[in-house]
This record gives sequence, C-alpha cells and structure tokens, in this order.
Amino acid sequence: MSRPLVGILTVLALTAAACGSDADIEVSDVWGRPSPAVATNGAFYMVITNNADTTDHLISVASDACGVAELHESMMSDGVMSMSPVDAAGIEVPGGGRAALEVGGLHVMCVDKQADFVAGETFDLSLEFDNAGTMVVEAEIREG
Ligand SMILES: [Cu+2]
Repeated sequence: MSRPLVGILTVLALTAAACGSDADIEVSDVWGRPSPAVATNGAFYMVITNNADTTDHLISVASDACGVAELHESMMSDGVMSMSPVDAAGIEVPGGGRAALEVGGLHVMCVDKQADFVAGETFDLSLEFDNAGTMVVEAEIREG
C-alpha cells in the first residue's frame, strides 16, 4: 500500500475512534446558564455516560472561562439550598452507567468567571477522568 494512502486511512481510523459511540466515556448536553461577567460564579451541567465495565471518576475540570473550576454538589437541608465540593475521589460514573450533573445537584462550579456568559456562547471545558484521561468538551450557554 502506498504511503499517502496509509496516512489517510490512519487519519480516518483516528477520526472514527474520536467520533464513535464506543468510546468509554461520552459527555453530552454540556451547558451553563447565562450570567454577566460581574456575577462572580457560574455553573456547568452535563451528562456523563460510561460505556466501560469499570467505574470511572471525573476528578477535575479546568476552563479558561473560570479562574478555578470545582466539582460541587448542591443539597437541600431544612429548606435551605447549600453546596459543597465533592470529596477528593471526584464524581463517580459507574461502569455501564451514567452521572448527571444537573441544576440542584452535582455541578461544575465556575469560580471567578473570566467572561460574560451570553446565550449562544460556547466555552471549552477540560475534563480529567481517573481512567479515561483528559477530554475537552464544549459547553453551551443557554437558558436551560
Ligand atoms: Cu457550586
């Protein structure tokens, strides 16, 4: 086989791997609510699906849109909503299961926002998983 053809086939194979639904970890529906830059904090939500047999953990998130991005969980106690960082193990995504980061529950806390969050805008989030490694996903700013 000629060398250029091998190169093209390799690129096609890598593209298929990147886009295929058989990836161990799939992240979908990544979004955050609009807020002006003067609002110090924002939040991002997403659904993480684990196609592997083994449990994985989302252990950290980074984004240029945030001074610091933290993994938080909101909870209702005595009618008061509060939130706190998840423990050091991160957010568990069971093998063959999923984890939902959603309003009123688990979320990515975007501390010290670096930009206006305007509807239609997108920001890259770099997600680090224990097993699956680092994955960059695009978050869309929208009302819900
Ligand atoms: Cu939070």
